[in-house]
Amino acid sequence: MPPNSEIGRLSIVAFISPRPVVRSGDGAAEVYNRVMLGARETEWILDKARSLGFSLCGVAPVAEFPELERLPEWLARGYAGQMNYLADPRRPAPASRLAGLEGARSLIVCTLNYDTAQPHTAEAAASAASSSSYRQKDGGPAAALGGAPRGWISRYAWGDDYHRVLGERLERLIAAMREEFREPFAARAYVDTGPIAERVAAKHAGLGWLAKNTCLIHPELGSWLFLGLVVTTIEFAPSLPPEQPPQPDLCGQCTLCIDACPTQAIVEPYVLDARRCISYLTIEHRGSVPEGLRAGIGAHVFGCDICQDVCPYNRKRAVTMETVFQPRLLERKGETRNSKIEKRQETLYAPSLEWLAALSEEEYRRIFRGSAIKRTKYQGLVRNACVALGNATATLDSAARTRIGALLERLSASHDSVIAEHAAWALDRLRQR
Ligand code: B12
Ligand code: SF4
Ligand code: SF4
Repeated sequence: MPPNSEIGRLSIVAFISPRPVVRSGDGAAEVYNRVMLGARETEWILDKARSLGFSLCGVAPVAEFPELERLPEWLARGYAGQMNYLADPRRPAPASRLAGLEGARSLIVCTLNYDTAQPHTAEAAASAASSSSYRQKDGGPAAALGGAPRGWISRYAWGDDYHRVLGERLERLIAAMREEFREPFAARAYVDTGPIAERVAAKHAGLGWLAKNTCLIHPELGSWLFLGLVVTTIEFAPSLPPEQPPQPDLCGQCTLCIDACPTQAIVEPYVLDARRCISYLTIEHRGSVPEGLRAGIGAHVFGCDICQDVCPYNRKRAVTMETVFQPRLLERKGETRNSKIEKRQETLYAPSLEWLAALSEEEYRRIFRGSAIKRTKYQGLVRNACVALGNATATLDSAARTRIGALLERLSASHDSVIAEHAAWALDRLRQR
């Protein structure tokens, strides 16, 4: 188990506030006795979370957290781009007004470490980047990983979809709670699936601080942590007693993440303009990627890890033992010169850009079943591979230029106008160099 001094410190808060909470929903109303449980029950939750493989767990009360006061301004500045769901009016009041969970009292926040042993973006790109600070040069990791140009999928999406992995474990936690706590209660698991600001909840559960790159960082484990939570009507004793402030901000004078961001998306410390963020552009943004941002995307085809790669709190690597987060290995069929079909292995760790750009929709669906990469959809992934190919053109030898030129020509005639436009853009860059 990783060190977890935060979750051990609990107040001895006992009990009873016998105001009944009524949940009306689909007909019959249920009544939950509002009883604040003591430290022993919270400790039971933390133990159960550990036994389910979570790296950290903490309990926060349902509250109107002050961090969310700036959400309206953030939205008004347009930083959310197309992510309209972030303007859901329930978001500033996490969980307290969630449908079906009126009377929610506690947020049980769990984290799962997903840092596998593979190198970081910057290490993979080291031989390609000539400057000491990480800036993507002519395709970044694409150039470093040899021969054919290679793209970069964010570490979090190499293995199985974390929504499912965490979601299943949180459901098991709820099932165990049903065995343990006999009073009627409601509980629901969330992993990016509701209007809840998970990092803010994690901070108030004592699991870390909200850093300048906007991620939640734990002082020992860093930020390669997925978050998930259970919202419940049970009132558990919080991991941080009221008099104890959350984990202090340890960013200090450091600005490494801000300086390293290839698209200057961290517009001021702690504030991300998602419209400029490669993660947003490659995963959430639908349609055409603004031309002015395409070069900065470099070799990224899904997500971006750079502002975490450079963070000093991620240097001490606590590599995960979870096999589900290891990069997927895939069989890939290809023609040899004498027309025999040969099988090659492809991996989601720095995959071949030509392979990604040439995928059919049917192959895409098969390969990315159960993967977070499905979020960007087929059009998005091929679009992103075209952008990355356009950014890799300076690194290609003549054989690769001919091959990739033919592929981009074919894609620029695609009936999908978004794919066609990005392929034409990449082809244009190939011809200019
Ligand atoms: C939308 C979203 C995104 C968007 C927006 C990211 C963002 N920073 O908000 C995009 C697509 C860009 C994104 C990217 C990533 N995401 Co994301 N994302 C989410 C999601 C669904 C909601 C986050 C949210 O509410 N954002 C809204 C903004 C407003 O929140 P905020 O940045 O905290 O903004 C506050 C500050 O700006 C603050 N503020 C402080 N000072 C000031 C000053 C001023 C003037 C203003 C205006 C505001 C302000 O006020 C704002 C409101 O609180 C959460 C899951 C969830 N339900 O919580 C996952 C989540 C945050 N993402 C996660 C991950 C892993 C990532 C990526 C690392 C994935 C990748 N490798 O590509 C990147 C990281 C990029 C980054 N540096 O943040 C994890 C984070 C884990 C962790 N340890 O922190 C989460 C929790 C998912 C999960 N369940 O594990 N993500
Ligand atoms: S994820 Fe990449 S693009 Fe987004 S803020 Fe971090 S470094 Fe910048
Ligand atoms: S790189 Fe530095 S400023 Fe950025 S999150 Fe890490 S410690 Fe904070």
